[in-house]
Amino acid sequence: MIDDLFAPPPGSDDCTERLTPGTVLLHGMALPLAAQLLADITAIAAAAPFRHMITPGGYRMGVATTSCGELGWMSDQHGYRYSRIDPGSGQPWPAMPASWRTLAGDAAARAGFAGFVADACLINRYEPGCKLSLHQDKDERDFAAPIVSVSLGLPAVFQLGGLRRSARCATLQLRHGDILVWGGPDRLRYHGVLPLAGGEHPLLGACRINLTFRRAG
Ligand code: MD3
Ligand code: FE
Repeated sequence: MIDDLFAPPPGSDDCTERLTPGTVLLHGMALPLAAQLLADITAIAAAAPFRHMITPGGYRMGVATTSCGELGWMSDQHGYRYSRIDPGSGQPWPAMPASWRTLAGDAAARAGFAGFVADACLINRYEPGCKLSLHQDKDERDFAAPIVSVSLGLPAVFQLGGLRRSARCATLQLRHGDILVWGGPDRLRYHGVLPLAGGEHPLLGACRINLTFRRAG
């Protein structure tokens, strides 16, 4: 009974919204865990501080990033890549909390992607005005695995594009506690985040944090 709580058949309950065949929005699924996730983020950021990466084109990103898990996301003069070592500390990235890996696996299973085991979690922090330009996530080794994203704090407006940059985008609001899973035919869709509107979130203040769980290696 307990085991079934997080694994109903996909689409079987009203917090599960299937947006496209490969994209599922799980409204509020992370809400019960939000306070613990925030405490974990604070501990991770103490060991691997948020930093503004430099794009391969030489621009400083507005979004601040850190990672946990076996692999983390970094950029240098060679471009973006996953690395086992945080170049900021010279040490491995902080471990991914077991509860995070479980949450991501449960969300993926609800969306119809059984057996997802994340080896990397990127943590993006947005302040009002920060945006993420339209891009594809294509530096992971195996596109068969989905990506699971958890939104915390201020709401954001997402752009869901197509498989070409020129395809027109749908927009979607992501709120505190929402989990979005995308994979299969949607794994390589272009996507982005519009500039974050101002506001104050009761737990996070003037900030949005997004976790993206990936199978990178
Ligand atoms: C993919 N992060 O880190 S995840 C990233 O909120 C990234 O920080 C964003 O994109 C963030 O690479 C967005 C959510 C998302 C939403 C819809 C998608 C990713 C999607 C639709 C198709 C493919
Ligand atoms: Fe992305």
